[in-house]
Amino acid sequence: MRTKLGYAAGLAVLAATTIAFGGPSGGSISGKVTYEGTPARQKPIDMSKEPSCAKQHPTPITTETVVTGPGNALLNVVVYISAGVPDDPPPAQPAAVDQKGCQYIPHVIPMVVNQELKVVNDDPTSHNIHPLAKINNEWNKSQPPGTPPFIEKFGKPEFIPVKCNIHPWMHSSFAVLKNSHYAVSSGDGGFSLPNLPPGKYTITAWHESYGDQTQDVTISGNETKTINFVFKAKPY
Ligand SMILES: [Cu+2]
Repeated sequence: MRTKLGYAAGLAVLAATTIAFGGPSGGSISGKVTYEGTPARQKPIDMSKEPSCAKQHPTPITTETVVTGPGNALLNVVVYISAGVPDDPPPAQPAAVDQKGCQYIPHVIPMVVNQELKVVNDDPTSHNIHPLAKINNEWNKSQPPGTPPFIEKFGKPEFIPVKCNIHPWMHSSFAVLKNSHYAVSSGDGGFSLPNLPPGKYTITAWHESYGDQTQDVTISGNETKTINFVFKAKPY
């Protein structure tokens, strides 16, 4: 009986320790990313040189350098904690980019340093993915149709423009980050960074055309802080 009690008490201590030091914490930072001014109009893409892709888009798609939503929402902005949290080990689950309809999906691909990136070709044509890295090693890889996905990794934090050496309209960005506290602004420009213990953080918002902005935020207890980012649209 004493043994059982002791075991139970030990478990209770273990549980308390987990909650205090290791478990998810309740603080969070959320908000919206918007733009002011008039963003450059996105141009329709002519895919007639690649009929297998063109026919996947009954309505021609446009460039995605600046993607906006209702209420001046600015999409595809990577919002991440740039100071105040320790670096994370690479998550077990790979990040992924799909080449489909001669587009990169998603357009912006965040990942953690040394996390596996799975590169998929879902098109009946070859792609040659070419991340124009400056801090990491630059490489380019041809991926014929029907070949299996391949895995790559980036060992240093960097925002990397990505292009296809075969289809000049294909562009994307890899965001290689030091930790898993990131979000990409979606349909209404919203983002959320959950599971933050109390502390002082620097939040950076990065957009491929409009650059980056930072804000400092202090979280105490389990509070949710709201911060917003407003980017000035570059004129035409
Ligand atoms: Cu391509």
